This record gives sequence, C-alpha cells and structure tokens, in this order.
Amino acid sequence: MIAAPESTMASRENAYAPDPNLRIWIDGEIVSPAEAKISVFDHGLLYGDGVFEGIRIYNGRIFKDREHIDRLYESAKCLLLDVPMSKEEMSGAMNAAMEANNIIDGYLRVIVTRGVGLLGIAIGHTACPSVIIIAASIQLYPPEVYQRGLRCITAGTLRNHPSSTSPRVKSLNYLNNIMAKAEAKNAGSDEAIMLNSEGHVTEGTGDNLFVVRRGELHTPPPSEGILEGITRRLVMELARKRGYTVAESALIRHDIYVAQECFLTGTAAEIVPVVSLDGRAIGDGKPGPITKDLMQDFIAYRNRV
Ligand code: PXG
Repeated sequence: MIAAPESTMASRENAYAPDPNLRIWIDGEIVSPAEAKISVFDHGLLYGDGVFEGIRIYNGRIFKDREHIDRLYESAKCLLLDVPMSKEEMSGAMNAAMEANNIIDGYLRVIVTRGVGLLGIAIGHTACPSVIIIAASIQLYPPEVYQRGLRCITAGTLRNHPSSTSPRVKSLNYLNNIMAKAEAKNAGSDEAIMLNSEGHVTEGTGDNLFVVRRGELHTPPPSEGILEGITRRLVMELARKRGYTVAESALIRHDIYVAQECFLTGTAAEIVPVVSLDGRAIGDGKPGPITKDLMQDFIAYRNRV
C-alpha cells in the first residue's frame, strides 16, 4: 500500500470541520458529527440521487415546517423515492434534531438519499433510503449586503430544463447552480441570475427573483423552471396584504434592466435587495422602498410565529 503524502493527510483536517458538539439525526439515531457517516455506496453520494430541504428555526420554532415537509415529499415522489417515514414522523424527527442541539435561531437541513446500493444507477439497486437531519447555525449574507444590496451578473450556465429533472425538485444535484454561483464569484459579483433555455429569467442560484415595475410586483411562474420557494409564496402574500398587485410573469433581462426595484427571496437570505445586473444599476442603484417595506413585513411575520 502506498502511504498518502503527509501534506494530503494534513489538508483533510480543515477549518471547515463541523462543531464536534453538534448532534446529527441519522436514520433514527442522534449521533456526533464524527459518528454521522454515510456509506460510499450511498446513491446520494454516487449519483446525487436524493432530495433535501433547508429550513429556518426562529424563536425555537421550525418556520413553515408543513410547507417544507410537503415540498420534500413532493420532490421525493417526483424522483420515485419513498421517504421511509410518515410526514408526522418527519416532523417529530425535525423537532428532535432541533431540541438535541438546543437551537433557538438556526437552520435545519433535511436530506433523503436513495440509500446504499450496488454501483449502477437503477433504482432497484438500493435497499432503503437514508434520512439525515442536520441542525446548525446558518451562513447568512453579511448585514451590509441588506443595506447596500446585491450586485448580480447573468450566468452563462442555464437553470436545468423543466423537461429534464424539474427545477421544482429540490434534488441533491445543484451543479448548474453551483457553477452559476462560481461565475458570479469569478466576476467579482455577489450572485448570479440564471436563465432558462429560452433566455427567460428564472431565479438566483438559491433564491427566487422579484422585480417591481410600474408599482406592480412580478416573479417568474413555476413553468419557467424555478424552485417554488416557500419564502416566495409568503412574500407574494405579504405584498398583496400591502395592496400591491403581484403577477407571475415571464421575464427577460430587459425587465430587470428597466425595473424600479429587484430583490431575491429564500430561506437563508429572507429578502435581499438586488441593485445591479451585469454592471447596470437597477432603479437608482439602491435598495428600493417597496423592497424595504417587504423586508420589514417579513421580519415582523417571522418574529410573531
Ligand atoms: N431557488 C432555489 C434554486 C433554491 O435552492 C430557493 C429558490 C428559495 O426557496 P425557499 O423555499 O427557501 O424560499 C431555493 C432554496 C443553502 C440553502 O444552504 C439553499 C436554499 C434554502 C436554504 C439553504 O444553500 N435554497
């Protein structure tokens, strides 16, 4: 056997190692990060064959838990993946993971993989799906980003085609989004806006997109190839409560270039203003008043539940 060079071994001890005090829920057991292991034969690892959810915990409560569980099971259904527990059991497991970590404000990552199987992509080659729940703190955009807004580029990498694995499935394969995010970083930008194969705007790499035009809100419909965000749905409700017209509209980049305001919505980011696209200022290049009002409404909403 050839020993790995020491430098390679050392580099495995990295600064991103999980907090050893975390407790991970994995297939019905609560274990330490060191014990929370999946097999190299798990098809989630081998093929990205699985689904996930990212969920916030605010004030010791799991935010929009029912909606996230429903979307998880819909994603799984679409991939012919049987989640090996009922929705009620899933809810109980999510609460157990939260409580085992004493999390008041944080984040849950729920993952269902196809499970351990033979090498080979056939679905019949695996025994039982695995369920993993990680409760942790969350990496947010820094506060100044909410003040100044995001600078975005249009990604060359397209959102996956709705006739391919649907973008409505929150699958373990995020490579197009990861590459689009890398494009943004390489361009010195904060985030990338992804187009579909028709050149229509879909969403950010992990957030849905809204524009304000002539005082109305527009966001692409699911048929354009987006993840139907839970934050998106809530923001549509909050905007309508404020009396705004909210439409699901096919958008092209032109609509963003000429928009009064633009913002992204998602579990991690909540609502974050977008102030430029491809170096062009949106509106006056500052977070807009409607965006700011909705940011306040969102904070008020999540603080009261
Ligand atoms: N589009 C995509 C492609 C997403 O992945 C959203 C929109 C927003 O959906 P919600 O339901 O969250 O409003 C997402 C969600 C992470 C992370 O760790 C990513 C998401 C959510 C939470 C964490 O990168 N994406």
